[in-house]
Amino acid sequence: MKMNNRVRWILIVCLIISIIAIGFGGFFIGSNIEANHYKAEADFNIQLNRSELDGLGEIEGTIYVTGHKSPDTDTVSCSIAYASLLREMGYDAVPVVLGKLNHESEFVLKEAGLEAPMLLEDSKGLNMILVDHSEYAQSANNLNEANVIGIIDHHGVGSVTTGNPLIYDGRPLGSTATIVWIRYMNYGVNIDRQVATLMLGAILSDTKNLQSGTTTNADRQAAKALSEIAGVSDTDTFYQKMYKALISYDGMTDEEIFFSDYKEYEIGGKKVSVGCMNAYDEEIARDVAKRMKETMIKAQVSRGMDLSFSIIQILHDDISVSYFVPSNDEARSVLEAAFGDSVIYDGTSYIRKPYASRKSVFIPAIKGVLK
Ligand SMILES: [Mn+2]
Repeated sequence: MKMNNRVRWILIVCLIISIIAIGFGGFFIGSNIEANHYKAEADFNIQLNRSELDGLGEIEGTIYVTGHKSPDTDTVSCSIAYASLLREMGYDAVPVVLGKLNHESEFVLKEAGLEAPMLLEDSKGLNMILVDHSEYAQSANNLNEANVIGIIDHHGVGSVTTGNPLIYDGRPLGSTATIVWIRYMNYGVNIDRQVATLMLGAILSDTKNLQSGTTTNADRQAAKALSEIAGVSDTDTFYQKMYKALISYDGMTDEEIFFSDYKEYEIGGKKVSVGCMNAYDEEIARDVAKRMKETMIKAQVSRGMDLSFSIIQILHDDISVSYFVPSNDEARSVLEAAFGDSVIYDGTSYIRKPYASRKSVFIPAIKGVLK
């Protein structure tokens, strides 16, 4: 019997539909098994990572989380972020700082809408967690009489020791904030917008906008994830604002600025001082140069120097300039002999492009003249 053509086609179409349906069914069942497996694995990891806190046992009193002295943005952000993680886990944890914040950290805190941590004068008898350092010399006063229960750091192993078991997490990453981010992931705790803003600022600060040689893939991944939570779509602009804040000397006296990065040398029997400052653009550099000249002339007398120089640097994005400011006629002639036609005099400063580092360019050049 001859099969009707139309019936044959209907059978073929039905067959194809059946094959597709079976295929899809299998796929959905398969992906479901995979998703469940992944969730179980994630939950298991979270449990494993949380158990290290159980291992600390009953902690009496508050846990203080501190970064190093002369706090920078990584230190300040990590003390807040890690204390916040511990609070999420049910601990009584408070971030502290060991000194005055720099202008960059103040800017990042303001962007995050958070207050600066309180100043800790003495750590004797307190539960302490150290972030971004592990040296007694850099840490809280009387730390050897404190109960150190954790160290989260990206430097070498420092001098701090403890007889108790502790959480120690040292990794060679670009910033401690990246380690704190990994710990948030491992604990399965969400990061809020404010803390994410701080941690993003810390990573960008320590890695110089992910450009420094210390930057790792983990830092890039952390910065990407945190910028999304923080709602910072343009991290370059965010970093520029941080940098601008860092190099602004608002509220500092000229003398504080002059001595903030100041070194003395003895070259060819002459006492020479060279101070470095930063500026964002040439207008600011010219203003700083004039102010530094007056301060430098006074400082030259009080410090018993023969010659003094101020170097004002502009170094970011595509700008690379140095302003060399001499204190007197002798310093002027040294600069002219050392740098010749590579500099242009504007009445206060000898301007050199590209920028010249004090250590590797400026000092060798004036040594060549004075010796
Ligand atoms: Mn750091």
